[in-house]
Amino acid sequence: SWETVLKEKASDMIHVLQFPYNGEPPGDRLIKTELTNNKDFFVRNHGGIPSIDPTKFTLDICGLVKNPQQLTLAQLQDESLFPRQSNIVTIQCSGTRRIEQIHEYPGDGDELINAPWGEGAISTARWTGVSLKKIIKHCGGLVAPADNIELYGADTYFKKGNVHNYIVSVPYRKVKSHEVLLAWEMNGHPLPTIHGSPLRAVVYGYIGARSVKWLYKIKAIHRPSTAPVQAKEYLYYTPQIGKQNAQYSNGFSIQDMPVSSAIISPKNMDQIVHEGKIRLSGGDGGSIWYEVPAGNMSTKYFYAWRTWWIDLPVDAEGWLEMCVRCWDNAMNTQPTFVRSAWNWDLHVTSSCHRVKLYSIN
Ligand code: MTE
Ligand code: MO
Repeated sequence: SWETVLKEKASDMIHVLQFPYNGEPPGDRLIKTELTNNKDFFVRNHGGIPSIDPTKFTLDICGLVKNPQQLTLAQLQDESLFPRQSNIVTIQCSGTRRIEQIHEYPGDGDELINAPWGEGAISTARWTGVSLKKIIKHCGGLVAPADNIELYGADTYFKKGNVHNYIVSVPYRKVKSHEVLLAWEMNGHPLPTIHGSPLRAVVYGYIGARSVKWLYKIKAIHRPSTAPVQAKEYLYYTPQIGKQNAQYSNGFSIQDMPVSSAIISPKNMDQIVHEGKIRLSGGDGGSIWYEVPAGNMSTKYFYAWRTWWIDLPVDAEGWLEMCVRCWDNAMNTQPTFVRSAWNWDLHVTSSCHRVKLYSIN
């Protein structure tokens, strides 16, 4: 509800959609600190915001596990049962920078689900909770042929005339490598209602859609979930597929995100008065390229972004275009233009981010 939004979020969040509530922070919040304040953290909702009493809450672990169980929050937090873990992890929505694809070609046009995000559908927090692997172990482990874990959120949403529950799945290998945390704390505070209180999943390195909020049920299954969010949304279609020939079966399920970076300041179309240099800053990683010095980057955490800045020499007046590009350790880099990776459902805009600036001396 708006009461929750007003209580928990900064008053200057950019409301990408009003209902369901979706908001991104103004750019300066993303580059000021390594960790995003809870009130500034972006919010992506498909439907309403459930309000769950933590004292009555139970997590249901069922399906292909040896001993299905129900655990209370107090049990999950009992360190004699489960070791507590904290990790700094970035959550990024696969819709980040969708606005650039919309400008190129609007695609599905189902803006109720395809929110027109700018660069801000990404934030970083220190999450505290328990590794899902420990919970599965507590239930005696998996029973064959379990290979995927279904995660259930308590909210419901409405799409194309149907009411759905928020359900996705992750492959068990992701759980096995301790990359799925069940978190009840965000930056040292109890999880805010809007971010999934009392318990959410945080799936490291995957698109935000897998980090299920208001998590109340975990089910071990064989194949990936057939629930609509998993099977029909968050699919990546190659650029030659459009509304005419798109079928769910020719989309790839988006899990890992590609390497990406963006310029947060200055903003597109800004007018800048320069004294021989422009300071560019952003998250991670023309005709002349400059390398961001290592000393201008924030701490390297395995599952989190890095913020950076660089001063660029400039003597031109009039319109300029600035562009950023980064690489990962496997030499993956970003597509040059939005259109080379345009896809019908408008996900993963990871092309080189460009801002046009008007420079006056
Ligand atoms: N979990 C539930 N239950 N319902 C949702 O709508 N949205 C997902 C994910 N978990 C969602 C959810 C998506 S698409 C993203 S990007 C992240 O939550 C956003 O997390 P945040 O709102 O805490 O930033
Ligand atoms: Mo998302």
